[in-house]
Amino acid sequence: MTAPRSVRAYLSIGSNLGDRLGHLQGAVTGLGAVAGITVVAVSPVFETDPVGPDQPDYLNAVVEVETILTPRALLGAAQAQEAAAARVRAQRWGPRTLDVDIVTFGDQVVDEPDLQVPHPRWAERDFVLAPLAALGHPAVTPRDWIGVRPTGLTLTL
Ligand code: A4P
Ligand code: MG
Repeated sequence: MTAPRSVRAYLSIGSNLGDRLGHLQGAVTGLGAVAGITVVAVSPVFETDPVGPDQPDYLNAVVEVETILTPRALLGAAQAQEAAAARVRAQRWGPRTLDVDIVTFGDQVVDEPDLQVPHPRWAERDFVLAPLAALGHPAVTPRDWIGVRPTGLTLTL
């Protein structure tokens, strides 16, 4: 048997309820504790205007991982972090303790009812693009971001 090939993936994390920074740190720590996921880097934390219904500002960041999991297993790991933050799904695009989305997974494309990779809206969302650019994501060209402010806050691997 050959060893499973590892893939570089980027996950967007966001929080706008409760201990926002604590929820983001919990996601980074929790993802890193999953067998088959190695957290390689984490972007600085940005404060961002909410996209969608009127709600509090978010803290957003991006986590870069190396993983031998499938995209679906990585989604399971992402959703486990949301559950650990006691996320309640009340409203689409509504406020949440923690959102963890797969942005890109190597160059793989997944188009299934409950999993689309790359994330269908990532390229139009400055709250995803700014942290990706800070990490040097190859598909993102830095520019002036709208509604995205550096905080000086950092997350630890
Ligand atoms: N799903 C499909 N593809 C993916 C993927 N690549 N990664 C499915 C993660 N999940 C994926 O997600 C609904 C379903 O999407 C999941 O069950 C999964 O099977 P959800 O997290 O319950 O709902 P959502 O996040 O409200 O929906 P959506 O469409 O993913 O929202 P977005 O586009 O992520 O927007 N404003 C700021 N400033 N910062 C934010 O972080 N986030 C959102 C959510 C809205 N406004 C925001 C922010
Ligand atoms: Mg989501």
